[in-house]
Amino acid sequence: MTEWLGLPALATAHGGQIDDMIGWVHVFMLILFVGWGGFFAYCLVRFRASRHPVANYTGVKGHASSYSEIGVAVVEAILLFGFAIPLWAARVDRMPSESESLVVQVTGEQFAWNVHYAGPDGVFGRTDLKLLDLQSNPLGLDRSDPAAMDDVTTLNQLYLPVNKPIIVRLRSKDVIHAFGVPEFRVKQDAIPGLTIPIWFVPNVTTAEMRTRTGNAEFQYEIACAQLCGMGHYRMRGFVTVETAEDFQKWLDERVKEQSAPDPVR
Ligand SMILES: [Cu+2]
Repeated sequence: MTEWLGLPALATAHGGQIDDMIGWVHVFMLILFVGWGGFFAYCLVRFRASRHPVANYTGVKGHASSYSEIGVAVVEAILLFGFAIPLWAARVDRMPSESESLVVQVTGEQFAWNVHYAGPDGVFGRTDLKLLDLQSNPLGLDRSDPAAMDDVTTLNQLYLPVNKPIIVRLRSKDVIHAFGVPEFRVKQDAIPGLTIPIWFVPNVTTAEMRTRTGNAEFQYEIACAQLCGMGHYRMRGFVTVETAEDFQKWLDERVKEQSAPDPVR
């Protein structure tokens, strides 16, 4: 219904509602634009100086303008209370339970996205500032913590299973960044000192999207949506949406690879 907006392809369960809302706002703004524009043009002609050399101090006596103002306010209230607030409430309040979701920690930094999975035990390992090393351990993960042994971290690579609720816990190490994936209709600021959860259900795999768009190289991208410094333009991550089996395979391989004893220590 909202193809006419030319939005990016849609790949989450809730995205249709966002698109509908954007569509309705556009329709209403178009009506307002035409209405006010027409009224302005009408006034230019109707009250031109050649016909009205002297100002009329009484002004309009009819109520048409008040009624149209009330009409505009009513439609705006419907958009706000009928669409925007319920949609916002559903996105923020009705978080799925962690047991039925995949929880991923995504930490922004100048200028990259650090992705952290809890691994098979479902518990995120301890992190410690003292262990932080920008090259080898950008999250300061303490591998000696039993909960951290099976944790998986990646740089700029977010792998997700299709049709499963995903909870992303957004954090930032330095300045305000924003996690935006246009196809998911998701955008949220990452703010230093806060952990902000967002959730969505991706419902189109990367492979499906490649067939659908006819672009064999298609990739979902995390675009940083806040100007966060000189390297902001290159702060992009990639999201790969896979079938549950493929995702599990990928995760198992990473667990094996990363939980191997660190040769350095
Ligand atoms: Cu950024």
